[in-house]
Amino acid sequence: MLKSFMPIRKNEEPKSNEITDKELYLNRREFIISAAALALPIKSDGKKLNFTKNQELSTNEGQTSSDVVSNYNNFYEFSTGKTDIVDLAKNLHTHPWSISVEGLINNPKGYDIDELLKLFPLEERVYRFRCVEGWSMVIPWVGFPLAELVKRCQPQTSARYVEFVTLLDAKQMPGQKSAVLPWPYVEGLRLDEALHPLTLMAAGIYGEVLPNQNGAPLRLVVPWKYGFKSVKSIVKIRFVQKQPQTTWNATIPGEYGFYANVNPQVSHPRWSQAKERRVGEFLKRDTLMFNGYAAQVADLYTAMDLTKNF
Ligand SMILES: Nc1nc2c(c(=O)[nH]1)N[C@H]1C(S)=C(S)[C@@H](COP(=O)(O)O)O[C@H]1N2
Ligand SMILES: [Mo]
Repeated sequence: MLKSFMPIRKNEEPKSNEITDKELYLNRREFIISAAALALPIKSDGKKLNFTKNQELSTNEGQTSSDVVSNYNNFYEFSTGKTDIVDLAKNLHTHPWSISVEGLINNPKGYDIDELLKLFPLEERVYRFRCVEGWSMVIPWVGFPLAELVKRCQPQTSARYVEFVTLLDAKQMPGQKSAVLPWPYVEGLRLDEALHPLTLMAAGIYGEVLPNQNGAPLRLVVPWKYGFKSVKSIVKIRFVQKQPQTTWNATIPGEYGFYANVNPQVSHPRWSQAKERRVGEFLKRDTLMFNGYAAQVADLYTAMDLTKNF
């Protein structure tokens, strides 16, 4: 039942090329065949977003195909599987949706998602994305910098961390009926990480509204950290003084640190993090320090021993 994150099974690092070749190829082929039979357009029916492209903060590496990004997911609220989440998440109601921004700030407020997205101009940023399980993708996100929201909140001097909480609703999220993780899913950043220009609140991918399985209507994206920091379907953002108890760190502290910076020199206790498989590629590539964003983010951690603060 429990997949690669959990301690009771041996490393099940996914063979991404296999996933692409077998499951996705078959799914895609079936889909094309049935869509053709019904004369449906193959293209998703996602809603287009208005945005500008931020070239400066984008990688020009080849983008992972949108079919892979929206059909191979991690979202334990629905399933510990990867390819069943797309179906299980179909009925998640993402409108109306409100996000409570609270804690040690002068400007606490409950935001309706549509209201919130009108406050900040949306940008497309193509980021590398590295899962702790050993696979990586290149994804064009559409969103706004978290820093813009943080500034609007006016954090008090006592605010040192930001906590993010996913929706808790076992009726909509069947995975929450299982105790596989403590619910709701919680993640956190230090305030300076939250203010970093690379840190994005994403509302879309590939120019369209985020599919439910990718964390609609709003999820975090922190490209220099392992994927589990990028918490999905957020309902609460809370400014706090103490380091938040984050889900994976609290559940298995020896394997998943609070910082979760991508670091090829710090092995996961059950597997090396030195290499990764870019989904769709055959040969593994070397994992880069901070997922290739060292020039931008290494300064945040100069005072830290990254083997202890993993
Ligand atoms: N709420 C919530 N957020 C989550 C997860 C989850 O299980 N629940 N999984 C994380 C992990 S491990 C990864 S790799 C990414 C996957 O994002 P994607 O499915 O959009 O690629 O979401 C992260 N955010
Ligand atoms: Mo992950």
